Amino acid sequence: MAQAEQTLREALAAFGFGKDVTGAVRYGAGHINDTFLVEGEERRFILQRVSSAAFKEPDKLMENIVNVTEYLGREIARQGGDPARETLTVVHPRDGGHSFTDSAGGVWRAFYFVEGTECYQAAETPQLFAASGRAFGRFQRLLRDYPAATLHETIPRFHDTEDRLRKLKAAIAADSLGRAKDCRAEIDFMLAREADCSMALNALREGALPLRVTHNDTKLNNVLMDAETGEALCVIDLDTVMPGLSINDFGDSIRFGANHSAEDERDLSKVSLDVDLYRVYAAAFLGEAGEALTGAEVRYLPWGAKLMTLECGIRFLTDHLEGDSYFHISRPGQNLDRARTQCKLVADMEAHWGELNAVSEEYLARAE
Ligand code: ADP
Ligand code: GN1
Ligand code: MG
Repeated sequence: MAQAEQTLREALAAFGFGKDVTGAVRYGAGHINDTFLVEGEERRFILQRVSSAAFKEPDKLMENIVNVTEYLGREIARQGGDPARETLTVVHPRDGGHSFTDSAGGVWRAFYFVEGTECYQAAETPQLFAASGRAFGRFQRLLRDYPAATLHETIPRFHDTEDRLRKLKAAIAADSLGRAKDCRAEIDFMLAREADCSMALNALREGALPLRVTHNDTKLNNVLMDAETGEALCVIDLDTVMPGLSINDFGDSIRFGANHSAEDERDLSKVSLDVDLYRVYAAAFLGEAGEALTGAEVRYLPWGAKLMTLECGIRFLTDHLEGDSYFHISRPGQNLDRARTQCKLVADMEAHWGELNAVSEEYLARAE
C-alpha cells in the first residue's frame, strides 16, 4: 500500500468515526493542508493532515484552536447563537489529545463537518462578500477580550512583510531553479515597494496600531455560508489565529474577494480591484468590528489591503523561485501566475488610493 494511503487509514482508525469507516475523499480548495471528507456512521467529518511545510509546531497550533473554538462557543451561546454551527468543533482522537500522529510523522486533526453550508471561491454577489465581512468583523469583536498573550505564534513572522521581502531577495539571489529571468517585471515591481513593506510594522512599533487577536487568513473560502439563508455562518481555517493586526484581516479579504477573477487567473485583463466591493466589505466589516477598533486602525485599512496583497504576491513569487514547496500547485507556473495577479491588484489599489482612503474618512466622520 502506498504510504499516503496507509497513513490515511491509520488516521481514520484513530478517530471515532465508526468501525466501518475506511474511506475518505479529498475535499475543498485550500492551498495548505490536505483535507478529506469522511462519511461517518452517524455524521460527516472533516479530516485534515496539517501541512508540515507551513506549521512546525502542530501541538501548539491545536492548543490555540481548541482554546479559541471553546471560547467562541461560549460567547456564541451567550449571545443566543448555535455554537455547533457557528464555530468549528474539534473531534478528538480516541486515545485522547487534540491530534493524531501517523507512522510517517504526519499530524491529523478532525472537525465536525458543518452541514447545510457552502464555501465560495469568488464573491459571486456583493451580498455574499458583505456576509463574509460581517463574519470576520464579528470574529474580531467576539475575540476582543481574549487574552492574546496566551496564543502561540503558529507561524513566526507570518505577516511580517519586511521579512517576507528579505526572503524574496534571498530566493532571487539563490535562484536555485533559474526561474528569476522569467519574472523580472514582478521582481522589480515588488522591490520598488520596499518602503511600503514597513508601513504597518512602523505603525505597530510606534504604538499607533494595537496588537489584537486576529485570524490572519481571511479569504472568502475560509467562511462557510448558510446554504439556506446565504448568511455567513462559520469562520474556519483557524491555523493562523494569533496576535496580529486588524487591518491585515480586513486587507486579506479585500485581496482575495474585491475582484472578479481567480487568484491564479492568467488573463490579467480580467484582474482588477472592484472599488464598489471594497466599499461593501468595509461597511460590513466595520458594522460588526468598528466600535472595537481605533480611529488609526480604520484609517490604515487601505494599507491593510495593499500590504496583504503585496505580501501575498511576494510569498507566491518566493515559492515559485524556490520550487513550489509551500503553496499547493496543480500546474507548472501557477505560483508565478498567482504572483502576477497580486501585482496587478496592488497597482489598481494605488490607482484608486484616494477613493479607498475616503471610505475610512467617511466612516469616521459618521461615527463622530
Ligand atoms: P486550508 O488551510 O488548506 O485552506 P481549510 O481548513 O480552509 O484548509 O479547509 C479546506 C476547505 O475544506 C475549506 O475551504 C472548506 O471548503 C472545507 N472545510 C473545512 N472545514 C470544514 C468544516 N468543518 N465543515 C465543512 N467544510 C469544511
Ligand atoms: C493559504 O490555507 P489557505 O489556502 O486558506 C495561506 C494564506 C495565503 C493564501 C493564498 C497558512 O491560505 O496565508 O494568503 O493561501 N495560508 C497559510 O491563497 O500560509
Ligand atoms: Mg482555507
